Amino acid sequence: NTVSEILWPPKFLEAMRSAQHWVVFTGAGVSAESGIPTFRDALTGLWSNFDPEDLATTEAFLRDPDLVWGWYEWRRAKVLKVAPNPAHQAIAELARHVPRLTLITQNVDDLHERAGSPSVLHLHGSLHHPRCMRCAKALDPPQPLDTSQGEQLLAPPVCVDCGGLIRPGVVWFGEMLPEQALTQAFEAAAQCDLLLSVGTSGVVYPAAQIPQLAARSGAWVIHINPQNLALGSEREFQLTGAAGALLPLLVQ
Ligand code: BJW
Repeated sequence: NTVSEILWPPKFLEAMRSAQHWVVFTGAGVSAESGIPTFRDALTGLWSNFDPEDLATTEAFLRDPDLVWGWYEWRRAKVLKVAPNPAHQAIAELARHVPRLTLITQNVDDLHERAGSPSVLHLHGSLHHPRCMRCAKALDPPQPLDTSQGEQLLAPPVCVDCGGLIRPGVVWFGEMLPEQALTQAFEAAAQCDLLLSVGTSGVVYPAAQIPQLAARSGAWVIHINPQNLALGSEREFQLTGAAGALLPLLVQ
């Protein structure tokens, strides 16, 4: 339609019309318009306000389990209070319009699922799936914190089976990514015709290899981001703007 033709350059529209297998690869920017902070945006990013060495490593958790557990519970409570935004909704809708779509996210929230995306590859785990540090038994997340009470320190629960500490189900620095999700993500990137990379700074590996692999394998790669990114190849393009404004135009 006319709006799409104006905003989406013809070469993108042609690539999109003929693509059989789409990959949508998302980062924190896709949830920013829901009110979830990104990691590296100046001022508002989590890593602009907290030191990842204190919070996002196994060593940090072992040093101060209450601090780390409490920080992740604070973030989980925030996620539970917000709703998917038009970008999450457009991605779920897109899957109903194209022949095949693989959704890969680095995000630890559940906003893609709540927007109706049926199958999401979570490369960096989930705030909603804590597990035992010792025996890996999964635990239903506890009742969410009441963040209106201000800062609350709380200790991680203890595993009913083995007495180990329960840890957040996210992937910290220095940890391996979930093998099956990573394998499926690499396979999809190598096979797809078009990859939309939405709201990621592309600095964290191995996830950052996914758009690079798609471009090297002959797919078109379209980055959607309000900040200008350094693009690696001739098959990569950027549409500059917010995901919640641009993605809905795809499914109008
Ligand atoms: C919008 C928007 C809007 C805003 N619309 N867009 C040196 C060189 C290379 C690699 C390494 C190295 N030293 C260490 C490593 C390895 C390390 C790594 O890559 N580090 C780099 C930072 C240098 N990687 C790992 O450790 C990984 N594991 C691993 O490699 O295992 C093998 C190994 C084992 C032992 C030793 C060495 C290797 C694990 C990485 C786990 C990452 N975990 C985190 C935290 C998860 C838990 C939590 O949530 O707390 O994952 S870090 C954080 O970054 C989080 C994210 O998923 C990830 C990516 O961030 P993302 O999504 O891109 O967010 P931002 O904030 O960076 O960007 C947001 C973007 O949105 C911006 O561009 C905005 O402009 C944009 N935006 N509003 C659209 N409205």
